[in-house]
Amino acid sequence: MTENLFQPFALNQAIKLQNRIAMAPLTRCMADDELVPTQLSVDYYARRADTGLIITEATIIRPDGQGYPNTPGIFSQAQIDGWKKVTEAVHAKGGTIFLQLWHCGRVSHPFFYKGEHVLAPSAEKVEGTVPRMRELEYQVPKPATKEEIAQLVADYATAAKNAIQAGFDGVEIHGANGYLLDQFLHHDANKRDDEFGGSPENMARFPLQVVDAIIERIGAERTALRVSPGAYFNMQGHQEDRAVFEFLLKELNKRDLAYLHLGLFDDSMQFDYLDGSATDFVRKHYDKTLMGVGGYSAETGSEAIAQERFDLLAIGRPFIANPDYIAKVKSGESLTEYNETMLAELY
Ligand code: FNR
Ligand code: 8K6
Repeated sequence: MTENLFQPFALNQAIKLQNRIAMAPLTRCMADDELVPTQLSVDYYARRADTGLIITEATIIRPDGQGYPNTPGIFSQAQIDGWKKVTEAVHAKGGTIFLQLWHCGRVSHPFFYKGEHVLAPSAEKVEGTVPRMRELEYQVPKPATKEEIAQLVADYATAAKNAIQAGFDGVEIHGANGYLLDQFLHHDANKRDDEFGGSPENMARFPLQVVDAIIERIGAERTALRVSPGAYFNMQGHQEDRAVFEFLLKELNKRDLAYLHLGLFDDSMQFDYLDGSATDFVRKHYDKTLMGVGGYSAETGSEAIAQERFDLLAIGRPFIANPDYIAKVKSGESLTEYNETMLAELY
C-alpha cells in the first residue's frame, strides 16, 4: 500500500514532481580537490532521476563554510560547470533536482580553507573533532560582525543564483542539523545581545534575511528550506528554542516557499520542549507543503502521508544502498539494506 507515493505532486505552478518521494541530501565527500563534482557524481545522480525530487548533498556557498573533506561548492565557475553536467544528465532522464546550500558555521574547520577562524553567531564551540579526522578539533568561533552577516546573506543569494545558472530547478537552504543558520536559531549557539540574538524575532532575523535574499534573487517557487526545531546534531536543545521556531514558522507561512523540510535522522525522536516529534510541531505551526524524513520505509512514509503528517517523503540511506529505489518500491522488490561501508563508493 504505497500508491499515494506515486502520485505526481505540484510544488507550485513552476515545478511539478513525478512522484512524492524525494532523495534526501546526503554528503558523500567525493568532490575533487577544487570542490567540483566529478563524472562519478553525474552518473550517481542520473541513476536516481526517477525520484520525484533529488536534493543534492550539502554544497558550500563559500570557502569558509567547509567542515568536511571534499564537499562540493557552488562559488567558482568550475563548480558551476561541474554541476551543470549533473543537472543536464538528471534533466535528460526527466528528473527534477534542487541544490542544497550550506555553510557549516562553527562546525567549519580552517584546515579545509587555510583560514584563520570560523564564523558563527557567538563564541560557543562544539565539543569534539571533525568526524573521521580526529586531529581536527572544533574551534572557538569568531562571532560574526553585522558587516560579516550582511556579506553572508549576499553570498547565499549569489550561491542561489549560481545554482540556477548551473541548471538546478531550485535550491534547498540548509537551515538544519546544527549548521550556520540553525546556530542562530538555538540558544545553545546564539548568545548575542544585538538585533541577531536574545528574542525569537532577533534569532530568526538572519535566517529570514537569507530566505528573503534568495527569494528575491531566484523566486519563492524555486526556494525551499530545511530546519531542525528539535536539536539533535551538533547542538543542545533548550526550552526557549520553541518560541524561536514558533516565530520562524509564523513568518515562513507568509512566504510561498516550494516546500519546508524537516532536518532529522530519526522521526521517532521526541523533544520535550516541542511536546513530541519535530514533524508534528512543524505541521501544527506551518500551513504549507511539508517534507518529512528520518527512518521511514516506503510503507511507513506512505502511511504518514495518508495521515497528513506531511505531504512529501524524503528518503536518505536507502537511496545510497538502492540507486533503483523507486523502481524497487513500485514493483515490490526487496531492498538492499544500507550499511556504512557503502559510503566509501559513489554508485
Ligand atoms: C545525511 N544527512 C544530511 N542532511 C542534510 O541536510 N545535508 C546533508 O548533506 C546530509 N548528509 C548526510 C550524509 C549521510 C551519509 C547521512 C546518513 C545523512 C541527513 C539525511 O538527509 C537524512 O535526514 C537522514 O539520513 C535520515 O533519513 P533516512 O536515511 O533515515 O531515510
Ligand atoms: C551534513 C553533513 C553530514 C556529514 C556526514 C554525516 C554522516 C552521518 C552519519 C551518521 C549519523 C549521525 C546521526 C546522529 C544522530 C544523533 C541522534 C541522537
